[in-house]
Amino acid sequence: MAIMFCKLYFLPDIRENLGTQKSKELLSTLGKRLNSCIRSGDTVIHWENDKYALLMPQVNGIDEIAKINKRIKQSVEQSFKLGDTTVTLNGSLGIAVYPQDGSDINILLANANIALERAYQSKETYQFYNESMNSQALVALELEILLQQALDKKEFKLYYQPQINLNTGKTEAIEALLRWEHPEFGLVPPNNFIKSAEATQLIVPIGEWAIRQACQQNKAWQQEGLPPSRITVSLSSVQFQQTNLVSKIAEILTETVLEPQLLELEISAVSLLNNIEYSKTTLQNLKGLGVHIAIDDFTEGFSILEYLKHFPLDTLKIDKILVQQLAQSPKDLAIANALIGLGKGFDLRVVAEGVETQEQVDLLRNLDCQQMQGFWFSRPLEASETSKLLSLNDSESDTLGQIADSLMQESID
Ligand code: G
Ligand code: MN
Repeated sequence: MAIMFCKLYFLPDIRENLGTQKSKELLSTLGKRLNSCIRSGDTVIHWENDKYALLMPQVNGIDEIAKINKRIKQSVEQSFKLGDTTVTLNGSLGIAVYPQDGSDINILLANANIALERAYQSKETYQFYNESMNSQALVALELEILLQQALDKKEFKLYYQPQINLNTGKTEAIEALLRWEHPEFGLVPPNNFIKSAEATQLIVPIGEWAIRQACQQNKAWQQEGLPPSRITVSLSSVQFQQTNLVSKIAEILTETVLEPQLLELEISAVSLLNNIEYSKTTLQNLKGLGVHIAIDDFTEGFSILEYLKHFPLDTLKIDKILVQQLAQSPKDLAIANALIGLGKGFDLRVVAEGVETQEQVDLLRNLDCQQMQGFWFSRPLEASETSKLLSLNDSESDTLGQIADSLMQESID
């Protein structure tokens, strides 16, 4: 049993001007919307004024509450058309769950109400009565809400890391890397939030934002007069499974007017293995747009070798875990050797990622791997610093040397 109180407020506060007729209309639409968010067996009650109570006799875990919570938020926040007036609402939710937050319905109602007031005061989307619930699940729910807010508040940011061609000494491509710049936590690396974003499907809008931003930035560099360079962006397997992926990419390319061949999508080897036929068709359709495809996080551990020849690829990225074992493990060196040979045999651009030491550079060079990416060359940089790097592509000087001299000190962690 759980009780959720939902308090709604107008944005901006125009309640007084709405009039009785339109207020009634609003309440009736709102009631319908809230009813469509709940499951059979749940009840919505118009409690008082701008407050609704949601009674959920059966809840199997916090995930279910999170889902309903999310549905309500999305549903309420869609604008309401009342004749010639459009109204937007926002909502705060307070939640109390039996038995930990109250042994009878009155206590639960009171506690849900307290939680609601707290949520409302702090303009939070929701608040549980107390935090004695499974703390991990709570963190997950918090994270989901924070991620949604991060999208809304534009807290995501791209950093850029060069892929250096050791033959020419120049930047061959730039990988766009997602970071979350949280006002309190600082720069959050993707490891800390991608899993949650994938589980909640939020990775789809976040990933789309990243691709659009990367394309826009790449176009902007060209417009600054910098030599055209390819930008690479990772696709999560959840994004790769979206059936409208190809049309989304086409839309972004049209919108940003970026030449398709200047975009490379990195898809991890594992996500290509989910459904071989689907992967093949999707990759072919993406190639049809003119974009490049990289197979990311490539190691020997996948049965993907069997399918590799059927996928239309341009680039093979040697996984950083393998790169980081090269110096200690002759067997991993042998594997890297084989993978680099395989890439070359398929006429792919082979890029070793996560290169951190001179020793790794030398070992990879000996294996005839000519393109590398990693902290040894440059940490991920801000867009403005990346401009400097790209400008070196036009000059006589060797990017490699310049990176060592200047950019490494300026770059971020
Ligand atoms: O596998 P994928 O391309 O998604 O990995 C990209 C991640 O690796 C980014 O978060 C990036 O910051 C990180 N990264 C980039 N260079 C290095 C490196 O030299 N060492 C390590 N450990 N991580 C790196
Ligand atoms: Mn990548």
